[in-house]
Amino acid sequence: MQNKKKPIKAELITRLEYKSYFLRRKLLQLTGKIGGAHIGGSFSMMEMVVCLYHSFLKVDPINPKKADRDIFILSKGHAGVGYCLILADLGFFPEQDLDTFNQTGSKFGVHPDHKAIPGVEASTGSLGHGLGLALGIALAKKLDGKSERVVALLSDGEMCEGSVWEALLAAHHYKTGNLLAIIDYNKMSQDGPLSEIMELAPLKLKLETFGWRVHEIDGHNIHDILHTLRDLPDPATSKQPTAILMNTIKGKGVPFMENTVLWHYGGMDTEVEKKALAALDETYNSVIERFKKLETP
Ligand SMILES: Cc1ncc(C[n+]2csc(CCOP(=O)(O)OP(=O)(O)O)c2C)c(N)n1
Repeated sequence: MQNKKKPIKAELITRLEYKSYFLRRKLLQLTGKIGGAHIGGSFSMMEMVVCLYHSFLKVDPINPKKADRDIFILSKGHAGVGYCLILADLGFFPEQDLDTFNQTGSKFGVHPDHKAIPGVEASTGSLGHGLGLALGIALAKKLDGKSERVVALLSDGEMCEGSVWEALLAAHHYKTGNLLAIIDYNKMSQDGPLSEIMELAPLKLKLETFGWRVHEIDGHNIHDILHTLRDLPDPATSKQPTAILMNTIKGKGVPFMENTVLWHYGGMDTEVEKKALAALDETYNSVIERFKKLETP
């Protein structure tokens, strides 16, 4: 639920930090089971998607098609495994369904399928299309006099697609104030650093020059994410699209997976899984301690 201008409690921050840790853990365990997954880009967006679903978007896991809901589109569809774990945790579908992830006959392919998975609003995976799709939905909502928000989460490698810049242009032209683009700026694509493949910097300036309001934040800082989301302009009245440029780390949380293309997509044997889980626990040790204190009567 949207929580405009209300103070954000330290307890909520701790709970969402813990949730982000806990879901990373689940993803490592699931990767061990299914043979391989897009870990790097799932970990870089984790805090943001957790905050969106737990504290911002008007969505209902019991009634995913509810009228007047906010719309979220995971444009970086290859991170569908992390996204689906978040949806399962919220109750959109049973978590054990994910044991078939990317297996023949499963409704969970590498890329999310909106016809098969409750809560998924668009089938994505071919990069460069989610923002244009979100823009179309946002324009339709405006024409219909609706007040919901439409959110697209893009990866930075995806920003090399020309179609993204067409959508950025058009969103400004059509004054689509109900559109929010979030860019997972981990500076790393599938094959290497963007500084070598296609430099995006100065990205904030480029987005502003295209007419967007831009907030640049630390995408792993729950406090900053929640405050930025809380203070966004009202989608019903705003005439300017907004972007959140979040600086993130690919593979965040497991030091040997961070900032390396090796873990863009990867599989693990039991030994590596154990090592990764231990490293993750160490990274989030203080979060785990704070969470335990909250849970102690
Ligand atoms: C149109 C298109 N071209 C190529 C690919 C193959 N592909 C999958 S992920 C990826 C890039 C991954 O880097 P980035 O977009 O920055 O994602 P993140 O680091 O957030 O995982 C590419 C090129 C694709 N999915 N779609």
